[in-house]
Amino acid sequence: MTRVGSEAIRETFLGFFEKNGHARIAGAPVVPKNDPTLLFINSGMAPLKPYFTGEVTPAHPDLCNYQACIRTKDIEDVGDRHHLTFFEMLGSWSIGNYFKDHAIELAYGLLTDGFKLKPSQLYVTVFAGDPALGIPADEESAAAWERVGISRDHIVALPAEDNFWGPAGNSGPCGPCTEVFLDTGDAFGPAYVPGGEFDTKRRYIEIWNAGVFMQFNKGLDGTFQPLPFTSVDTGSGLERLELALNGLDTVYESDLLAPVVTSVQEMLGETGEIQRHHRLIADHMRASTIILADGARPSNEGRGYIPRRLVRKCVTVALSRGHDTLNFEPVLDVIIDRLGPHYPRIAGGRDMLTEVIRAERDDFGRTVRRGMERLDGIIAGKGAIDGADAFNMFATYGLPVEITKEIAAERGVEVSLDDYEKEFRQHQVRSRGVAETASGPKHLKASDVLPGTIAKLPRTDFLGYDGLTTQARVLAILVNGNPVETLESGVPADLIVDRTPFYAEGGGQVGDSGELVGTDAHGRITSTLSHSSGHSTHHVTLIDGSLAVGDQIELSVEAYARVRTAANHSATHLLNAALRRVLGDHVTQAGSLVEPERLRFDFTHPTPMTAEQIEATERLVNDWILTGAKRHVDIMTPDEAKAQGAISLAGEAYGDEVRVVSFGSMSKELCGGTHVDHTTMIGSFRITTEQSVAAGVRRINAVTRDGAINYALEQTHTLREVSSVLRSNPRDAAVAAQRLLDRVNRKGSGAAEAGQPATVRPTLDTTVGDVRVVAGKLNAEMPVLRTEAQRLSAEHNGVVMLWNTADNGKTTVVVSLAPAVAARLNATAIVRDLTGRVGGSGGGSPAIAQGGVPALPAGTDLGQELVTTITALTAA
Ligand code: ALA
Repeated sequence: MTRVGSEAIRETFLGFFEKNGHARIAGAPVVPKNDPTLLFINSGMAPLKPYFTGEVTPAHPDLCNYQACIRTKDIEDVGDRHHLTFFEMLGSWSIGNYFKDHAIELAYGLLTDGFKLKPSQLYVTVFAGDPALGIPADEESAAAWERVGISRDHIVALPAEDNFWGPAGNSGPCGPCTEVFLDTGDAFGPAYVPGGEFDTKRRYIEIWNAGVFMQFNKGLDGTFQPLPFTSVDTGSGLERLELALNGLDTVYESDLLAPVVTSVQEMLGETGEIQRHHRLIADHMRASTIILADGARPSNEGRGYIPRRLVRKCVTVALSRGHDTLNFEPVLDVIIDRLGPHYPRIAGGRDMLTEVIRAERDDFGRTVRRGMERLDGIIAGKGAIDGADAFNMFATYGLPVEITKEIAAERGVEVSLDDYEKEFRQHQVRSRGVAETASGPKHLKASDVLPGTIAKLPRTDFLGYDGLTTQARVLAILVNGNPVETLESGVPADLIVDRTPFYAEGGGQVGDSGELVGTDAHGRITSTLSHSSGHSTHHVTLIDGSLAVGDQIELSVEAYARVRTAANHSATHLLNAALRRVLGDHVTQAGSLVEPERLRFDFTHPTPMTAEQIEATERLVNDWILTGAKRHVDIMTPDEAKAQGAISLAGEAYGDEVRVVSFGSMSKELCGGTHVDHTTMIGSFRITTEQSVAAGVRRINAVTRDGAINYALEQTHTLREVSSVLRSNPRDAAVAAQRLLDRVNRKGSGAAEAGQPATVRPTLDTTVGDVRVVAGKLNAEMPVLRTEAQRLSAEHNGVVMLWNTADNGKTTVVVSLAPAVAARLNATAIVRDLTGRVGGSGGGSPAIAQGGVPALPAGTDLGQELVTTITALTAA
């Protein structure tokens, strides 16, 4: 067999789709933009989600690319035959254009013409159907595969767990799929017999998810809604494809990974057979490289914890194999050489990558070495490591249990994981729900009750209204909610001190962040919380040195973040007052969030604000900012505050004394938060969104200072871009857009001569029983038919059917049901019954379905056919 390399495979795939009318687009960074449901980009479609939902329309409907992907759920399996943390995915898409038939024709073309595979080597799986999802077996795909040349006994129907893909992350587009497997031959197990088990582990290797047929959008609440149009999404792991096409044993033999594995062996000075830990370091270094190059930075939480965990694992392996440190630089060089040509951000990032990985390595190296000494001490003392020891290693040195296990194994000692789990659970109970997960120790939550001994300490004295720096004494240190006497660097902890300038989260305002400096310690405080006992806890991680209870330290709040937060808090008060002026005195605060970057304000008001009301509110707040009014703070009794007309929070209990914050005569509110000295420090104020959060409650998001200026600049930039596309000046952009829209509508409706925009004039509008039934002809492409049918079915709250007859006589129909009707009728059943009677076929989802009739019998009245169908189905 002549070997085919990754470059040839990449180009064969992309070249084939380009030749077949697909535009090649760039891949996205692995760190997702605007997708909090996803830790990292994990498939080619993930960055394209807005195309599938119809939020954004791509310049070209048919696309292809290669996309860097990170799959963290496979980390534990890395080092085996084909699991990787980082891999490249070759992908192709049709956004609302072609569907199953053409997708499968293309797939077959690429496999047999492009990759020269014989049909007899190929097996395909299709969706077996799932009543729970309301989707029938995918007969169309099976038939399409047979048509192109795959024999029936090579087509395997599998259930949803195998052949229903997505969403990427917790929510988003998903649908049934069809996958292609390569037969690696008799040496790897018995051949598949129809009806028997299809062995996807050894003999048959998946090489391509050749079509996810995107039909649904899964919501965060777990429900499936039909997408406005159907799309095709395909994806194939490049390293895996190289393995399959060349009959390799593992993906690490691919030309993308083999040189990296060799350099890892060289780094460790271990020649001879390739071992799992060589593969593991190669994978982890590659994954760290792309994650860091794409902008994530090592940290103890979320995305940042992944590169930290990967580098730490590599360091531990090196140390446990007798090296002083991880001399990763030559390995990184090989990775940059291999990936650089396809990822310019890696090629240009050598210095940054070296620096960040080196810092991580050195930091962790120190901790691990201390941990290892301690472990050796324990082993020497009692010859064993129990669960409590393993847990302590984690709590004190940040050593994940799997690393402790590995080190212990090197010394020939086993760790009982049962014990560890027990210890872990007891600890969870002790710290009242302070969960610790694989992502490292967790900070306390405000709702956590502090241990009894801590609650007895004097309450925290807050000095942050007047200054940002204070000397303080450490009263307690908590790791995972448990009091400890000393803290080492790198371990997240919660700190209690006697006095602090740090504002603790409360009244909607976030807790302060900043720095801690001791005689032998330097740490970062990322947030501050307050607890019912009257203590503030500071989330701290030491960057250097160590800290002990009783130490004297200096605490400094990050001034820039504080001033931005204060500006947003003061602006919230002005907004609250302005809304009462603009909308009326019924406006009361229903919630608020004040951060350095933005403010969010929820208030009672029955209807959406009009554009005029929003503008009037923005103007009023900005006018008030320009008055330069000073902030006044008065302490008084709640009754006095009420007499002065200060705004308070409904239902809130106040003590004997309250703090009243006012700006001139404009605003007076009860508030414990931190504010700017005078209103001009707010700079400028812009509302970014106004929306509903619950019945009768509206939400405003707004920005101030540089945030407001950036927002204004972005808006101007967008307007400039839009007007340049429309070839108008910004002032006339709306008129130009309207003109363009009218032209497009005229073209779409085929009514150019008549000069009419595309509208459906229903030829039928009736009721069957109590179901409203509307039907009409619309000369437009399928995506337009679908969108219009959906819009009209919602508008009429009934069944809507639209159709279009092409020049060749082929008639296309779409049936859409309003949600209330979809509970009783099924769009697919309607389309099948109707088209079946007039010589066509169709399919779709319960809420929307489409069908085709090659030639409509003369005199057919489709509206009347629809009435017949619905009468029959409602009677059934
Ligand atoms: N998005 C599909 C997958 O990742 C193609 O398998």
